[in-house]
Amino acid sequence: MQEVNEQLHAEGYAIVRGFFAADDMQRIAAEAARIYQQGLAHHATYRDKNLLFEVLDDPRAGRRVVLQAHWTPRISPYLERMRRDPRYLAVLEPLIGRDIKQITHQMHWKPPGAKYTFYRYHQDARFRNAAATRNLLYGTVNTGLAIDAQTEANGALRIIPRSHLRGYLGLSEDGTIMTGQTADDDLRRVGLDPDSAVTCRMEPGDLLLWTLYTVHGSAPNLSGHDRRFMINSYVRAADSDRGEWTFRDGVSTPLGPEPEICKYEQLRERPGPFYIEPDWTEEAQAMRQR
Ligand SMILES: O=C(O)CCC(=O)C(=O)O
Ligand SMILES: [Fe+2]
Repeated sequence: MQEVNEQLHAEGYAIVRGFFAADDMQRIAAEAARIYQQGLAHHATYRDKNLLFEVLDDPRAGRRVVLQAHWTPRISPYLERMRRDPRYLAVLEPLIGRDIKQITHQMHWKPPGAKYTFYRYHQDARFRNAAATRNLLYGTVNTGLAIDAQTEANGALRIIPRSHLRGYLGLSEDGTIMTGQTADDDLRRVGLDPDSAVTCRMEPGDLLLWTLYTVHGSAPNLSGHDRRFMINSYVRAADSDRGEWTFRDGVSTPLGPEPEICKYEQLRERPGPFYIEPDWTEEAQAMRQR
């Protein structure tokens, strides 16, 4: 863990190989498949408190796809236990201590043949409530669990090493994170070298760590297989006014009956359930301009 710790601070990312075992991963993959089917039942993006299914009629695939699901522990007792598995504490404790809250729980899919399966380069600090978060650089650790093997072809995460030391760079703020594709130019504009990007190849069960300032993105899935990735973002409890308890003095802590405000700030005023018609796609934007 010492090595992981040092690499995260020096390079802005680190990979823990074999974080979860093959049998854990089979079970997580089965939950992901069940949750995907549940998402497909919705005609558009669906929110119920922190639980969210991002659903889209993908113009290229010509079918309904699920791109993300947030806070699935609310509908999966198994994932609820896994989000606070002691193996997470072992990785996190040297970095952010024994009192830890969770800000995001996101399952991502890149359905084969779909158009919107890439993420422009960005820093996750962009998606944090800055007033409610302290110690942005080292108070938070983002983790990404490979459910499927992550390869160049299926759009593994790409990281710019040492970019976390550059402060906030304002990447991809001119549009949404899944439209436009000028990855190399985006980087050059802020003085980063596109050739320095590292593709984080991973096997199922490997865990990637990165900071809120680490520049990262991912290419579209051009393979015939899905690329499923589970992102959990953890914060030192003292550094955040948001989040769900995960470990209290090192003790794994289940979700309470009522969700806490994490990233969905309107949780109390507009808990849902409701639908959100996707207005961010190029197709939706073209319709609006007609
Ligand atoms: O799933 C991916 O490739 C990247 C997702 C990401 O960076 C994000 O949601 O902030
Ligand atoms: Fe991100």
